[in-house]
Amino acid sequence: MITLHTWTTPNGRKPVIMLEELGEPYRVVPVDIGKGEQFAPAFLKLSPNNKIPALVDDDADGGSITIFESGAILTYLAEKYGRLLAPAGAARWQTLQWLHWQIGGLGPMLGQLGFFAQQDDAFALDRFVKEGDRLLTVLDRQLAGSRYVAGEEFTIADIACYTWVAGAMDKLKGPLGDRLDKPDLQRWMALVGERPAVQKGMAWKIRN
Ligand SMILES: N[C@@H](CCC(=O)N[C@@H](CS)C(=O)NCC(=O)O)C(=O)O
Repeated sequence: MITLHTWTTPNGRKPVIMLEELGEPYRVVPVDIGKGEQFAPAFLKLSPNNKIPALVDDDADGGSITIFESGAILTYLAEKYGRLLAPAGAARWQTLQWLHWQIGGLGPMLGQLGFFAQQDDAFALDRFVKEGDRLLTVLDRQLAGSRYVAGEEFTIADIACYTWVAGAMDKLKGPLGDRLDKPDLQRWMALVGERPAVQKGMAWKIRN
């Protein structure tokens, strides 16, 4: 059985969407990062960087495996089930480069923008608005030439980018304003947002 240790954030929703796309069974252990549960010793054994998500697969080849970092989790699931990542060649690297671009750029910069949007620091806010806009422009330009982020097929790169752009459209309208109104970005958001697995993952809530 696959167990996800996660929460209702952009990074936390990625593996939920992936498992819904795959149609594979999984269970969720909520880690309430608002209450500091990511620092509990039991969670740190799974995710030493004290961040969600983490995945435990009891049925991995060679025994149980634990993985942290959402990009590694998406790649692991894509390889295990042979879906949403080409097995070799240019299409595979196209997907992986955009996945890593999201993990190293889009996610952290929009995360910092969200943080500084709540502080009294005009210099930092300006820096992250400009960087957020730059990254969204990069994505928009990429999407002007292809249906999905990494080409004509829906891949794990779309899952990774979608949760962050959806988060920005929901929570960062104030600082970003009409910088979110990029035509190909909007077209792609609508396209990806039609997928049942994406809708399920984005609506997913922790049940008490
Ligand atoms: N690069 C990591 C980032 C994970 C991350 O930033 N998770 C956030 C929630 S979206 C978190 O756990 N924050 C808790 C904390 O920083 O203490 C990934 O993609 O998995």
